[in-house]
Amino acid sequence: MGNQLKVNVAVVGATGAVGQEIISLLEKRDFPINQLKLLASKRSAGKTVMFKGEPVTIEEATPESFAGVEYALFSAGGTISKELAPHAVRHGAVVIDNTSAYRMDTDVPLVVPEVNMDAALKHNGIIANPNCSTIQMVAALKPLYDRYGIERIIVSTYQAVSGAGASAIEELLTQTKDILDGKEPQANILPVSKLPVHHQIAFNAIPQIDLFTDNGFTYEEMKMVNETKKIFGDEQVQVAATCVRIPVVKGHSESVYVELKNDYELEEVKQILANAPGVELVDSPEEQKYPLATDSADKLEVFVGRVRKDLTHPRGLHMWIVSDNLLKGAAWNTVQIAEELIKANN
Ligand code: NAP
Ligand code: 3JN
Repeated sequence: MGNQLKVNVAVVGATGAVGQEIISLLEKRDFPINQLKLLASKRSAGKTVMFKGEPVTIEEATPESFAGVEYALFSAGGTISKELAPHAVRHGAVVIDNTSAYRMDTDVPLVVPEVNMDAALKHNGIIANPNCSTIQMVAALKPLYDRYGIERIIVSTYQAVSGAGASAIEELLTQTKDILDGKEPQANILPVSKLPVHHQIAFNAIPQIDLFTDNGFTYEEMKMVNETKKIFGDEQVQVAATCVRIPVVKGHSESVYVELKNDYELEEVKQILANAPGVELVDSPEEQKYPLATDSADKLEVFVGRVRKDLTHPRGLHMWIVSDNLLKGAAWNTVQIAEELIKANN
């Protein structure tokens, strides 16, 4: 993004797993920045982060941090977004929020640029970034939704620990080392919960992400249900999700089963996916090629493979969808929205 009007940008949660990826993308993509403000908690104030070869000092995020800021990119948790995003808007900034704080608000667009960038252009100051598991699923399914219609989606996720923040990455690495060293592993972080109960993630799979709701599904699972309906603008699309944490550092994988509304030809489905924006089809079973979390790490695309017809339902379709959860699932989707807004305003 060169040769454009330069803007003042604030990153809230600049020291976190998502915030660090946002900063790195702003640098790599030559985002047109005039002034960059890096905000975090009081604990981090005074530390420095290198940006384009220069040290930038982290400041404590406060209501007055946003004076002169035009784009405020939030990833410091929902409580901070609720507290500070209205102040950023008051100061005239456009907020792009990575948390669930505003996602379901009717006057806040919930945006994946490949799917519904038009909604972002009608914002009232705040634009919400969906949950990572939703983003990669809807990015891949939208072109199929447009061509055939979708009746029902059943998804099981295999989510990387980086989705639960820097401390969860540390926990997986420490537990793995301790087990290999013959020591008793300590579990203090996962699953993220209000109960003082945690499980070993190394060499394991934990079928709980976020807290449980009253219906037996977790909040992460219900985010996939409700956010998909909002992004597609379709209350009728049926979604059921099971979200599972696995011992992978980067890259969420998803087994997705969809029932389309209209008949389809498998080859046409693959062609549509191969041509879809932001999507890469990796589907050569004869060569054992399919999307892998390790291959998706540090990439911006959503990878789709194992595309196959269901054997029991005439309009049923299976696929495997993988993406870097901290990039397309969070930081890249945020920066991409900001880039598109800047393009639209030029
Ligand atoms: P993380 O690694 O734990 O980082 C948390 C960040 O929030 C740090 O920069 C931290 O600053 C900052 N923070 C904490 N308390 C603060 C306060 N009182 N004032 C200002 N900043 C404060 O977490 P993460 O993985 O980056 O995730 C952060 C948030 O992003 C999550 O809570 C979630 O809402 C959202 N997220 C969204 C997705 C998605 O699916 N789109 C994925 C992951 C995360 P200090 O270092 O100073 O404590
Ligand atoms: O666990 C994951 O893989 C994704 C986690 C996302 C997350 C973590 C803490 C709080 C969210 C989110 O984006 O939905 C939130 C939240 O803001 O509710």
